[in-house]
Amino acid sequence: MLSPEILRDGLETKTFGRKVYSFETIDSTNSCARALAACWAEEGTVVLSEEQTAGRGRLGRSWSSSPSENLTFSIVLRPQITPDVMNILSLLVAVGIARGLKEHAGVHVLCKWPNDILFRRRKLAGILLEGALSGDRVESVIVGIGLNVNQQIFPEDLQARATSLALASGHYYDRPKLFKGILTTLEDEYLTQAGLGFKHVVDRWLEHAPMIGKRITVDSNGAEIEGTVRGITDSGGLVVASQTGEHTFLAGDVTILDMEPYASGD
Ligand code: BTX
Repeated sequence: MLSPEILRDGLETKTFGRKVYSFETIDSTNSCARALAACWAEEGTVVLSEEQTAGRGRLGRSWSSSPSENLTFSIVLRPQITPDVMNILSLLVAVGIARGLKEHAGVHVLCKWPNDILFRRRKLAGILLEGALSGDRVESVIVGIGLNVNQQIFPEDLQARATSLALASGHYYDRPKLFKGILTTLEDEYLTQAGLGFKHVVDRWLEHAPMIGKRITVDSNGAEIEGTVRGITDSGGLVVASQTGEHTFLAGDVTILDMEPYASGD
């Protein structure tokens, strides 16, 4: 098991991971972090588990991760934001992970709206942000991260859609070292970029997400629209031009019809 001592040893962050709760098995690290946040856990508190029995994705979906091969963890944040800009925070986290994987795993990934981290069009990591609100105030945000690290064999339904760092690079990773590297990059992104404004975060995300001008379909609330990506709003919404006009999506699933450069990963 990855003990808190191993996970904190040599960690150079200010707040991220200073307090770590580590489990062999748990239902969902996001649920645990949410409960801790409700009991005033401080910003940067991390909950990590080797196995999740009810790991969550977005929109009621599940996250599947084979025990002790990957990194599944959640971070408690207390950002000074209003609920309408949660999407921006999600883009910021995606950039932090993309940067972290480049710097600490040597793997170049691309981001896809809203929360995908892809390597050669397969999902390498998932991000799930869950906010606790008090009126119009964000009390806390739980950032859940599922990163496929050393897993080589995926369940049949994921085989064509999932990948891992080991499959991408051909070698295994020291998970505690990678965890610390990614936390450091994420914290750096959170502390330095968030203050520079929403447009800055969006521009930075677009450097990792070559989506502008792409033909896509968006599935949002059961309705599917095909169109061309025009941009990202300052609150992180996706702007798509279709035959029926311009639409802005705040949530949904995107399929990119022409996958270059996503397919080659360059
Ligand atoms: P998502 O809804 O974008 O993606 C979930 C979908 O991804 C699933 O329906 C499935 O098709 C696919 N999938 C499931 N597991 C994997 C996997 N290991 N690799 C690739 N594809 C997969 C993404 O949601 C957000 C996931 C966050 C997971 C973390 S783990 C730590 C934290 N705790 C928790 O309960 N959730 C988060």
